Amino acid sequence: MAVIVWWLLTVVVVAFHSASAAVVESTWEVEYKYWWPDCKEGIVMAINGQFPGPTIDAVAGDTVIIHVVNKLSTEGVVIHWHGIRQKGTPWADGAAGVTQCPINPGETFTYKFIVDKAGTHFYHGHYGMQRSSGLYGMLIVRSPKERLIYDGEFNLLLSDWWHQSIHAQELALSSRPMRWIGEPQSLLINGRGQFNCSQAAYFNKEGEKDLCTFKENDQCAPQTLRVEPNRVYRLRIASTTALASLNLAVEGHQLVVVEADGNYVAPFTVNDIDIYSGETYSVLLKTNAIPSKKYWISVGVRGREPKTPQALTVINYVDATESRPSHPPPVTPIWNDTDRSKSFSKKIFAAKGYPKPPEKSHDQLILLNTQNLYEDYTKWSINNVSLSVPVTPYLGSIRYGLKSAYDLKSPAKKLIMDNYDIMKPPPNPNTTKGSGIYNFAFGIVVDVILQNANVLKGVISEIHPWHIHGHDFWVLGYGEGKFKPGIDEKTFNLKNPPLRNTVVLYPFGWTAIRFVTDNPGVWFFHCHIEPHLHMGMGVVFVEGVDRIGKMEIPDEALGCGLTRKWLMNRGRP
Ligand SMILES: [Cu+2]
Repeated sequence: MAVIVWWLLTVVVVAFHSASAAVVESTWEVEYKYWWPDCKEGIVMAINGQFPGPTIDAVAGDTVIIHVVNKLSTEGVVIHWHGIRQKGTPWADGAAGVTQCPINPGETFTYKFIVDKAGTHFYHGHYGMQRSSGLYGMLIVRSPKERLIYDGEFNLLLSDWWHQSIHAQELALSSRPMRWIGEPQSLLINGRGQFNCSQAAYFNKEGEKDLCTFKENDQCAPQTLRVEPNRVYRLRIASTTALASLNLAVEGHQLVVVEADGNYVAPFTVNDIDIYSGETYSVLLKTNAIPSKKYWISVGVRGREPKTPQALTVINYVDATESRPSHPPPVTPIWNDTDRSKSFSKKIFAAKGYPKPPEKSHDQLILLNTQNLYEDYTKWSINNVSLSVPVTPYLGSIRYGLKSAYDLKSPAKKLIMDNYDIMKPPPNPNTTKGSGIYNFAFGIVVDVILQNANVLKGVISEIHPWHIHGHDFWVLGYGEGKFKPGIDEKTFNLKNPPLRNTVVLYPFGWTAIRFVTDNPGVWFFHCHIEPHLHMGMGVVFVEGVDRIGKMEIPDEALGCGLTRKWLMNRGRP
């Protein structure tokens, strides 16, 4: 596998604005639709009648224009372009309450942005818990000079699925006391899973599951990957799960990891990959197994006690028979083997030629992640503030200096944590709610230390994959226990840390990242677990306030709440 010669050129990471740059334009109608994602009828949020939504396929330098038509009857909607940095177009980032108002039912909103860098990305709803209802799809940006060599490629968009509607889930999570939504009923690969039956049932000795009886064209029928022998395929894998951390294995094949979150990484070979919500990977797979056989691709839950069966699909060599493989699928590594997960994370380094991080930072945040109570509602808090996203989007209120649209007091950059025991439930579980921002000058270097802690009850600390908008960051390191300022910085990897937009925070540990505030705008930074974000687990970064005032921002991105009133007072349309 290591013989794959893929290193064509020493990479220079550049933004392409070539003369051949094209416009990729579509109109998307978003509506609820009955669907059978896991062979059981449910309701999905479909785009142009499709679930998952259509794949965007563009080339670096292209302009993407998507006219989103909200065909829902009573709900707003937005779409976030996950992994696209939106340089110069912060209004097109699609985060409701942060960069725009939700698009009202019946209205159309046009997203227009340049995809400046090649990579595997996806898009998804970013209002309430709409991502959980299936509002997602792949977003592929190709390089005009691809340095990986491969013969074909497949997209694998991974998600988790509940039978309870997102409205019921939102109510459950927002109830007093909170009602936990539980583990997903199914895992989906490209929107397809099988509930209460298995494609590999005859291996299940307990006989708990029946063999699935779907027909080839059923909405829940798995997509078989048809390959030719002795070729190299690129699997573009993205996880848009609401909750589940996943592991993916391809039976009988090794995987060479070559890309993470739209950035090339120094290639390394593994038998399986861990993937957290919000992450993407490309792996190269050589079809060098016995071609007369078929092989399972299995996706299972990690990090939480799995109550959801594996998602399965099949790699089918051209001359293999049509039946299911006659051997059991790969077993997902045990869910609580955190050391195994950490060892995967620690194999990821930037590919040759990537810029190193600046040696020093100008500012440091230490963000303590805690589970708390607010008037007996269960919340997640960062430095004891549970984020409550305002109705009036930050981008508009900051542009126009509207002082009453959000909390002007910033949350603490670091708590005085000397006496806080992260290994125990919070001594005072009560937290505060807020909508304050972290305000950064343009062009400075910021370090963020994410600090995990014990939850409200028991001896438990949960996994949180943190995702940043508008940026990639360098992952400088992971550590156990409580971060020691002035000491742990010495362990940072400043030589070849990977650039990513999502990073995992392990139980009872810390994760350090560094980024440059080179993108004026308002950027969400949050846990990508949908219920956690719903319960307040995020912060908001503002960069270059003075420049936001001078930007061209379409009125429709600003037009709701206080900003709309303000615009009307100016006598504008
Ligand atoms: Cu979380």
